[in-house]
Amino acid sequence: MPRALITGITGQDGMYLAEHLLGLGYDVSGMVRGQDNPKRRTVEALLPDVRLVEGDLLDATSLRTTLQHAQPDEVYNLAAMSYVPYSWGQSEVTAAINGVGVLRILDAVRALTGASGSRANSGAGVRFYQASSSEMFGLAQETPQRETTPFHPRSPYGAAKAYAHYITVNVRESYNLFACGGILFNHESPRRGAEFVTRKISLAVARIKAGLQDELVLGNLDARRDWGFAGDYVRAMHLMLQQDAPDDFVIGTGETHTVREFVDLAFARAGLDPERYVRVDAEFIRPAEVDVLLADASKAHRVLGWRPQVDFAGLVDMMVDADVAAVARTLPAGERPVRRTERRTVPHAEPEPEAPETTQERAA
Ligand code: NAP
Ligand code: G4F
Repeated sequence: MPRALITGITGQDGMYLAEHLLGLGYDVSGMVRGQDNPKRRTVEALLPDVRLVEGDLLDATSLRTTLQHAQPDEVYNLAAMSYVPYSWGQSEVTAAINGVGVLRILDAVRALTGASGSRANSGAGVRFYQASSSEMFGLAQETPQRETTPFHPRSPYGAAKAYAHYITVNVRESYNLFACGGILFNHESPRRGAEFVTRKISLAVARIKAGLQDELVLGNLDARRDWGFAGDYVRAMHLMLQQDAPDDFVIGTGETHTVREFVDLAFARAGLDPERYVRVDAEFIRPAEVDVLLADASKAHRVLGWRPQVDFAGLVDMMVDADVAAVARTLPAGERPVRRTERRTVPHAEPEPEAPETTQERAA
């Protein structure tokens, strides 16, 4: 039975990846940080077969201990401070977790495998996945973006991810470690944190429909993203570590849409008019914006045989339907809607077990 260690197990991707690997017969360990982390209970309820181990990307000793306990064949480093706006206010901690934290875990992997600095003393034996990001392209030098597109990060988050990507490539080239950088474009789901724009919109639609909220305040509606479904993207992470040689891959759908298009489809799904509810406020405009992201994932199609299964409209429907159902469950029995909206696609994920009110308050 192959063994995998996932850092960031309490996040959106960590949970989907754990489900995927368990389904493939893996023994899965997940790293959790912090004292009495409330998300630990969510993972325990959803994924009872995952063994939880304590560790923090800010603490080198804990990483060495975690790896010793898990003895993994594959390490998926998904842990990060992942909310871009937060990275301007807390840029040092962002660099420490998302940048130097990756160096720390790579060093711990090398210590586990005995790789000491020479190519001869190879670290091959543990395969390493780094969660790189399309945010590294930032002010994109070409569109669509592919593996060879130069980076021009527009946030402390993007800059830290670029360092992490380069140090992953450097460790691969210096010590022969099987290390891959998955350059993933935005991917979403009903488990997405409520601070990200897609989930902020789907939750607001559900709450407006239930009469619990009367407006949705957003920032730049013209920003374009290549949005896919997280459940599709974790398959690509696993495929990268099954190849004969380590490499970097762009993962995305090859379609780009504006925030406004997401808003329009989400409100339409619930039979609501966005003009009545959506307001733009400078509070949510960023110091520097990534205007357009669009993936050229042809290398992943060709080498990994990877294709996404959920399209943009299917993703919007999935997220709105999940939040409408989750909000309805919180209403007193007599106030629950009797008629459900008809699905256009098959949902791939159940709603986040967290109470919608709580996540909405966090997003505000
Ligand atoms: P997420 O839901 O925000 O999850 C982030 C995870 O990192 C959480 O489990 C969090 O744990 C953990 N974490 C944060 N700081 C940590 C630390 N110091 N030590 C250990 N764990 C720590 O993010 P996601 O959407 O699943 O994304 C997964 C990874 O892919 C991230 O690295 C993100 O930057 C990257 N990425 C995401 C996207 C996307 O569109 N989703 C696209 C490209 C790249 P707590 O529960 O303790 O907070
Ligand atoms: O949903 P977002 O916050 O995601 P963003 O910044 O693209 O970052 C996500 O994707 C990256 C991959 O490209 C990941 F690396 C990163 O960890 C994260 O998962 O914002 C998307 C767009 C932005 O252009 C933003 O300006 O939506 C725009 N937006 C407009 N109004 C808003 C809002 N974003 C948020 N979060 N909240 C708003 O009210």
